[in-house]
This record gives sequence, C-alpha cells and structure tokens, in this order.
Amino acid sequence: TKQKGLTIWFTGLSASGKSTIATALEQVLLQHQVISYRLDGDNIRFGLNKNLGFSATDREENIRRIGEVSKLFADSTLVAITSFISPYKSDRDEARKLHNEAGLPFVEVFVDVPVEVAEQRDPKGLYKKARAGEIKEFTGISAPYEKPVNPEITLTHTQSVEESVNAVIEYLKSKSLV
Ligand code: GGZ
Repeated sequence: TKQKGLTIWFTGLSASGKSTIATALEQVLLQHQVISYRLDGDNIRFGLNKNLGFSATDREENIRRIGEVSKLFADSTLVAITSFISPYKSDRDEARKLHNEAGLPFVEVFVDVPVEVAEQRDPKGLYKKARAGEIKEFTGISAPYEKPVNPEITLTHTQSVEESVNAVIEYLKSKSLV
C-alpha cells in the first residue's frame, strides 16, 4: 500500500475541461481504493481565497496558497487533485518545488485546449463577456496563459473525458503512484 500521497495538478484555460476530468479521475481512483480530495474554485475561491480576485498578484497568491494546501493533503497520504487555471509558469513551479522539498510527487497535467475551442464551448458565457470587455483580465483573451514546458502529462480536446482519465491513471501506474 501507498505510504505517501501526491498532488495531481491540472492547468489549462477556463472551459478546457480541468474540473470535469478531475471529477471523473476522482471517481476512478475511488474504484481503485485510492482516496483523493479535489481542490477547485468552488471550495477554495469561495472560502480560503475569497479575498482574492484575478489580478496577476491575486492569482499568484491564489496558486501559492493552493500549492501549500495541496502539499498538506499529499503529506497526509491523500491524493490532492487541483483544478485551477494556474496561468503562470513560475507559480506552478513554486508549487512543484514545495512538493519536491517535501519528497512528495507532483504530477502536472496540461489540459491543452486551444482558446478557440474553449471560447466555442463557453459554458458560462464568460468568454463572451470578456470579448465585450465586461470581464477584465480574462485568461486567454486579455490576460496571459503560459503553457507548461515539461508537464508530466498533456491532454488535448481530441480526447474524451474517459480517455483523459485513462491517460492519467496509466501514468500513475507506470510510476507506481497508485
Ligand atoms: C479567468 C475567470 C476570471 C478571469 C472569473 N480570468 O470557467 P470557470 O470560470 O469556472 O473557471 C474560471 C475561474 C478561474 O479561477 P482560477 O482560480 O482557476 O484562476 S487562476 O488559477 O488564474 O487564479 C472562470 C472564473 O474563475 N473567472 N474571472 N478574469 N477566469
């Protein structure tokens, strides 16, 4: 049985599918008797980080705290699954460094969906609002997204949710992380 936890860190644009894949992954891990805990906007941005917005400095602080919290979950032997845009490479690298220093695996999963595809999906109408200037500093439209350089896993919009989850599970198995 697994002695240590780990963090599975999803990164990608709004409407890239991070949360959908993370939720499906949680279910499949459970079928493998692996307990995970998902950190996402619903339980972080409305709680711990409710004082933060979407400026570059607020995003940096958002991701810094999430990096620390996910490390604590991983340290407690759980699998932490995070799904935040986390647009800045340096902030993701800091989260990775925290895990490395604690000897905890950090698996970065890039959900590589082009902005055109995400904008086409636009489930909450946020891209439309961003184009209209009603939302400022919207990632992919009026704020940057820095792609991961060396993510452990890259998923694309051509893969189904099931295929995406399988790719993550296969990676974890190949590294004996589950
Ligand atoms: C990007 C925004 C913005 C701006 C509100 N830019 O699709 P969603 O709605 O549910 O996911 C997005 C979420 C992004 O929050 P994160 O904590 O993941 O961002 S970051 O990692 O950059 O700190 C979107 C909504 O919040 N949202 N305003 N300006 N996304």
